[in-house]
Amino acid sequence: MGEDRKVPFPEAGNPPEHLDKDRKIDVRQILNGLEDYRPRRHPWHWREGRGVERQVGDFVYRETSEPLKQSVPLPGSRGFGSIDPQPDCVITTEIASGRFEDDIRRMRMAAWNGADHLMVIRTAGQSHIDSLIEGTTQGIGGIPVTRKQCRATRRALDLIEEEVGRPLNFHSYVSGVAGPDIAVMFVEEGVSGVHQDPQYNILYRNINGLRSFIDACESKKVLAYGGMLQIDGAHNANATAMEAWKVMPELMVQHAINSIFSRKVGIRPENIALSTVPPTAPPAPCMRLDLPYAVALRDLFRDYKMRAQQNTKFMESETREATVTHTLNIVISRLTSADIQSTITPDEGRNVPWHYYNIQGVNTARQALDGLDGIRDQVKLDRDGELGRTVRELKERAVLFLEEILEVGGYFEAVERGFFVDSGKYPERKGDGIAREKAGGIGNDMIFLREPDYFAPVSVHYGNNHVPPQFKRPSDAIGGDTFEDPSKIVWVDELDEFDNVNARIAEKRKYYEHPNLIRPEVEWMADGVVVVTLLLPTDVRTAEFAALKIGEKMGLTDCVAIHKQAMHPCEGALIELKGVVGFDIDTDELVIPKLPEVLSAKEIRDYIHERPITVVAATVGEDEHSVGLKEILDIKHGGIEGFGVKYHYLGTSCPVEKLVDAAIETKSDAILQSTIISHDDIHIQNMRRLNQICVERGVRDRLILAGGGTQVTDEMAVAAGLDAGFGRGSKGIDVASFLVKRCREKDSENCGGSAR
Ligand code: Z98
Repeated sequence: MGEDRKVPFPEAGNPPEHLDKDRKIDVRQILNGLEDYRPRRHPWHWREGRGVERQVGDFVYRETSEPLKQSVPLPGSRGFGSIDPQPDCVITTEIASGRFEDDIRRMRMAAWNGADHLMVIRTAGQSHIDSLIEGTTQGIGGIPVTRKQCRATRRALDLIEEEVGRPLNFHSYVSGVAGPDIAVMFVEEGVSGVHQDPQYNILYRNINGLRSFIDACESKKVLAYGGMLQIDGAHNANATAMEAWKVMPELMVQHAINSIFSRKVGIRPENIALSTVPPTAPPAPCMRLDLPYAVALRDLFRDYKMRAQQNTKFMESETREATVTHTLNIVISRLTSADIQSTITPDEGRNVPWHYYNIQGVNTARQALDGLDGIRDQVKLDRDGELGRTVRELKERAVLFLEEILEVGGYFEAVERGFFVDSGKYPERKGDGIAREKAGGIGNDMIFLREPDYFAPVSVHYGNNHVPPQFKRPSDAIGGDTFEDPSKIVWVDELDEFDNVNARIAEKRKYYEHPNLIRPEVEWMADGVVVVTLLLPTDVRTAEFAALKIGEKMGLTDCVAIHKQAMHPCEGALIELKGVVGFDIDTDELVIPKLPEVLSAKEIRDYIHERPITVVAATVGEDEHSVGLKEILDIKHGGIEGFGVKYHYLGTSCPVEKLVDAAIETKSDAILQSTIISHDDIHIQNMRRLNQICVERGVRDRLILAGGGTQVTDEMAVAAGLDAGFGRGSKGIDVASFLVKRCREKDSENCGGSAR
């Protein structure tokens, strides 16, 4: 901890009025004048324009919402005119880097990829802190939720939501012994979604039961006032119980307790969301178990919203596996009309909160929801058979569970007897539930009866309030409270001299002052973390240690194998190795070839009208992939034919020699050769061969040669001896424009003569 860390890093001025998509968000600007920034009140926001058919590109969607003003479409949308249909349900991403200044950048990326529910996880142990914490210290497994962090994040989100053109819900937790204080602060700072469930405090944080429910009354009253959406904590039983799929009846009981309790306190049903998690995951026959559970929930809790989250209980470190589970979960979400689709990342399996996995989780949701658009118009749930029977049985088990709670003397008694998080399928009990004493736990001795004349001078309050007769409203006694007069909010800035955002910015000063310096990162700015994927021809254990050695030889430090997977007991193992690089790249020093300028469609057409161009084209070698080349050629896909280029298509798997012969025979100007397959660099070999044959036949100077394919780049093709290469994303106009330019050059070289 150097002395200079005490010196605050210079401020960077005021935030811009509008974000510029080509400029990074600067947290120094977000922090500037933060004490005077007043976040707008931010009730929960559902997506707009739902429930109507919407034409997006070539398709009519049935389950979408208003499009975004700016976004990053899914990669595959390129084949459909780069459309970006936004599903009708809210999409959540959970962010847990430990530093809010990095979370902000991650939120911006997530919003551009379609997330509108940005949930920050709190730092470990915050439930046990009995007051608001202040400043912006670094967290573990999440960020310390403080007023400054909330205000800074909301300020950034206010800019980001304007940038993407859709309100963003900011979410955290109102739980623990400081629950009510946090609820008040959240309303003041524009947080619009929260987890609040007293059962969570009791079971998982051993906070006294009575205290938790009393606090929850006050908290929920405040949440109701703020129009915030509340998510419960039932799914934690599913994530905690040994055999998670057996606790389905209990989950319903927990949902029921929190929902009716919240409603009685005053939260509107449409602001009460059940946190639902499919209880199993493949290779279990998950649909047969999870679908009835989801249907039973919808039956029992029709008035409320469903927040579907991915199952994390069975998640390991493989991204592919997590994605399949997530996708199957989303099928259930669509079949049962979930209102919020939350996403989790394989970070849960390997505990590395990485920016790009947030985006991947959001994109899995966006893609699967788009793909399943309107599925319920074609597939009906068959309630007459097995599904209906299982649904009824689950509901009956849940009702019996509730009845037993009443029989033993109520909720607190049931908790004391360990009814909850028992991994038996009710009415079976394994005896491994979480038991909490009624008169035990944190805060047990901190419950006081209100005096008969108890008076709370605040505008939002639960229970009796003896307002003295001279005041119309209770808060008149203090001339208005902070909800009515936000200028009364007390701003407490950094309290820790070393552990605060200014110190962290000062540490990264170089990157703030020289944005041209970049370093790979996954968690925090310039953390240097990279991942190397290795397939090693040995067993997993040996592969892991070999990978660590490889990392060392590659100059990486802090190497850890974050994913290990046998492909066979001894033939091969896949290792994902995380390591750290210690150097920066100066983007000013990079030699970046200019993107070729593309001529206008009219200029191309006019030229070809005067000076016809003919080409021969084929996919070569043993490559049967014709779709990409057809897109470049055919008028239907915006190909070169549409600009007047005449082409002879020789089909797929064409020998390179044949292509050259055909070009000579047809007196063509150019050869377009395509290879998608890139095993053993066959695409490069084919390009070299094309050049070589043309040289051998003495036609190289006369013919324009171009290579294409998803793995081809212009530089690669030119290095192989061709005139140009067209890779992923190339369009007919790019190729037509290139042909015109090259023909012009060649014609002028030949004093106006044709290249033929
Ligand atoms: C989710 N990833 O639901 P601490 N209150 C409730 C909770 O469910 C949780 C907390 C508080 C999950 C998050 N849930 C798991 C009802 C956490 C967290 O004590 O600050 O960790 O409280 O999205």
